[in-house]
Order: sequence, then structure tokens, then C-alpha cells
Amino acid sequence: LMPSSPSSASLSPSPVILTQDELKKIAAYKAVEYVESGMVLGLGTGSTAKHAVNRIGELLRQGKLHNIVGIPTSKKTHEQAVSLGIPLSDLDTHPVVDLAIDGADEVDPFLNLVKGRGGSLLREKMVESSCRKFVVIVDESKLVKHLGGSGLAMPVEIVPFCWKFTAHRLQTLFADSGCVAKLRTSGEESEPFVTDNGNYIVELYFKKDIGDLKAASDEILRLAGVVEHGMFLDLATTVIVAGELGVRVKNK
Ligand code: ABF
Repeated sequence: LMPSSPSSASLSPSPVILTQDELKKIAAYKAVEYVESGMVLGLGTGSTAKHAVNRIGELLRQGKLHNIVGIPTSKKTHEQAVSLGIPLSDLDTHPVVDLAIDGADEVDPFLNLVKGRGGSLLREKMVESSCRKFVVIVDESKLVKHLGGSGLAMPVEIVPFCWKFTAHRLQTLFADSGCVAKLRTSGEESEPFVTDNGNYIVELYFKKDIGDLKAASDEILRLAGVVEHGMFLDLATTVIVAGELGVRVKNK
């Protein structure tokens, strides 16, 4: 990778500052080293996963990988993979995925994740909970002490029917953690954001630590109207973190 800033004219070496996107690309390329010919691959979504999918396409084109079958985690990744000529399938045909590579929004010290700020959490969870190995790729800005502690949203996919009612029930569930639930919107008219599955996303913001993640997950999933949430607990087998000081590989 090239440094993002031009080298200075001085004789002393100037530090190479990598952009966040360059760090994402480094993590993605490292993850693709786990890919072997003949694998069924879960293809992630988002700006980090995009680099991995591009790299897989490149290696196929160069004849360095063969017989790969990709299972995309979103319509967007499906389109990207088609444009790269990656052969595709689905979980109906390939219920066991050898390896999935995807980004994340938050990673805690136990490799639990928040995902879904890109809006694709349901398909991501279906694919990534069906794989033998799940490699997560992030730049170091995604590392947190507690999930939900970054002050950013924890997404929950819900059915559109009476969404206000479901959003209110979610907010009430975590009242002790100072939870505020907001509908994700998009566009200038602030229309509800609609997922690939025709659902809405409610974003939960927490003022305090949400405590027991497994209990929180169970409670969210018990609410009628909830389809899935963005906590990926105990699913990642490896997390590749790219930072200014290099690449770290954390294994479960
Ligand atoms: C997907 O992409 C998501 O689950 C997560 O929301 C997002 C990470 O985005 P990026 O790689 O663009 O930072 O993997």
C-alpha cells in the first residue's frame, strides 16, 4: 500500500500515516490469506468487507484460487460479487459455510461484536452463524471495552408493522441502561430505512453499560416484532485488527 500523504523532501524519513480505508484494506487482504480453493465462502458487507471481496475476485481472475462458491450477505455484496465473476450460491444449497469474512462496528475483548450499522445484520447473522470459521476484519477504531459502549447505535431489525410499538418496547426493556430507541431513516425526506428483507431498523443508544450480553440478546429476541439484533455473541473465531503499528490477529 502507498502512504496516503506524499513523502516530504527532507532527508529524514517521515512517518507513514495510513488512512482508515488503507487499514481496512490491510485487514481484508490478511483475512483472504485464510481462503483456500474449493471453499464455500461467506462474503461480508461494508467498506472493509468490500476489499476482501475484491481481493477474492482478483485471485480467482489470476487463477490463484479455484472452485470458490460465495454466499453474499447483502444485495450490495451480491452485485459486487457478480461484477467480479465470483460464482454464487445460497444457504439453501450450501448450508455449511467453510469461512466467512466480514467487518464489524464494535469488537469487545472477548471477540463479541456489534454489527449491522450497514443495515445487513440479518443476512450476515444467518451466514456467519452457519460457518466453520468466521474471520472479522476491522481497523483499530472498532475496538471497545463493552458492546454498546462506543455511544453509537446497536441496531435491531424489526418488522414494519406497528414499529413504534416495538421500538417503545425495546426502549423500555433497557430503561435501566438509559436506552433511547430511534428508527433509522434515509434520504432527504427521512423515510424509514428499509433492509434487504423489507424490514425496518431501530437503533438503540445506551447511556450505561448493558451488562449481561447473553441476557440482553435473549430478551430482545423474545419480543414479537423483532427479527434479529446486531449483537454477534461468540460467533467470531478470529479478529484481524489493522492499526498504525501493524496487524494483530486475535483468535478465540
Ligand atoms: C458490516 O459492515 C456490518 O455488519 C457493519 O455494520 C459494517 C462495518 O462497516 P465498515 O466495514 O464499512 O466499517 O460488516
